Amino acid sequence: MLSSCFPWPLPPLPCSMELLPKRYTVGDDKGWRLEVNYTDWVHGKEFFVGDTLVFKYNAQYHNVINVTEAEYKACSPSQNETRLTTGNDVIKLVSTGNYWFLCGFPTHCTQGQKLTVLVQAQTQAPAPEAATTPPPEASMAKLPATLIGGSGITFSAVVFGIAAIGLFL
Ligand SMILES: [Cu+2]
Repeated sequence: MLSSCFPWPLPPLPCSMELLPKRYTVGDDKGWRLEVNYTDWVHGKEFFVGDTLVFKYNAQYHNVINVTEAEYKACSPSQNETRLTTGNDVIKLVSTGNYWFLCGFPTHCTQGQKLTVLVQAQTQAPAPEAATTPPPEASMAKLPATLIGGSGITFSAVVFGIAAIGLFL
């Protein structure tokens, strides 16, 4: 998180953009179905509180159940777990920690239609950035130098004009 902020020429913009909630379509173009490795899909992604998961699937053949870790591992959801069945389910990640999802259709979970994500707190990001914020802001403050230069040119032109007038007097 922090390391991705430093290489940017203008740190304040990319860093603050990273804090914006992201919307992930599970499985990307493939969506939520069989024959997609969701462990691979999660790999390299970072999830934060406020981000959203979208499960897109054919509701005739799949669903989404938010389960416990034990249920996830056993591919055995209990009846009282929330089942999402619209085919376009949007889940907002509202708390830190692990989320576990699986498809409740017979054998789909054991065939790999299961997903777990680790959700991190947003506050982890701004804390270290706060220490690095003042220098970028200082450099940002210098950016309107073109404006200063512009008025400076105008000023010197006026001075030159006055001096020129003085020569003719
Ligand atoms: Cu399924």
